[in-house]
Amino acid sequence: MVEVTLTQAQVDRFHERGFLRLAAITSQEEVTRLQGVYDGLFEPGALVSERDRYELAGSPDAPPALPQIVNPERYAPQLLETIAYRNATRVAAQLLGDDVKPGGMHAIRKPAKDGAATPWHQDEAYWDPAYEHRGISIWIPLQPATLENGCMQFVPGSHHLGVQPHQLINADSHGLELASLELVEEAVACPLPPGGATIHFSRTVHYAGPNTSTEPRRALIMGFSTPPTLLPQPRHMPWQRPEWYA
Ligand SMILES: O=C(O)CCC(=O)C(=O)O
Repeated sequence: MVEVTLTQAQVDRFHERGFLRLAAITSQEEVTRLQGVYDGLFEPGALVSERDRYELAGSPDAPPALPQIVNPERYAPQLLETIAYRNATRVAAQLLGDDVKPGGMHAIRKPAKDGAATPWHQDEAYWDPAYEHRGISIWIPLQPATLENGCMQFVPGSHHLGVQPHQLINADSHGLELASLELVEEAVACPLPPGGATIHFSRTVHYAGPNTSTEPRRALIMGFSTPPTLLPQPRHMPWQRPEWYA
């Protein structure tokens, strides 16, 4: 049984740098079990609503390059009955406080050899501009995460910035990218063993490279946040599409 509680030094480091790396958030047995559940969700016949499937980078006519399923726990509720989720919930309360709420999971499975990079972005660039947000993501690879298959990379301290200008990756995609790459020179890559985790704030600038390996790169991502508060004026985020909040 892997039980994770952060030390005060880890909590402080997270608040200072905007991300944290954990060598283990679950057991290897659970990783093996989750791989099967996860891959099943991406099978062509899987009963996942079209509403919860997105291609982040490619176009509808090309093979998927960055397929994502949002709310995978709707289709595989056993994802909530895991060591990983129990630990993630405990860690989220340590980092965000007792009013933290689960914000849903998502799954990004980069195909072997042709998996696209997840461009530099801040998660908050996708979120409702009418609110002030405070959220984190806990990113868990279900195989080793390496530079070759697209481990996470972060810009230290970037969570102290506001939401930066973003743009759509291309006209057909749902994915966003930073409009300028000036910030990313200081980035830190975080390779991980299977069942490790990185944690980042919703404003931390991050990226994951392409998958050039011969295996799919699976990442299960668990979101947590405190209740958002209404801003006096919505933020200006002209890259968002009106239908995102329809
Ligand atoms: O898994 C990836 O490729 C990127 C994940 C990501 O951007 C996130 O968890 O916020």
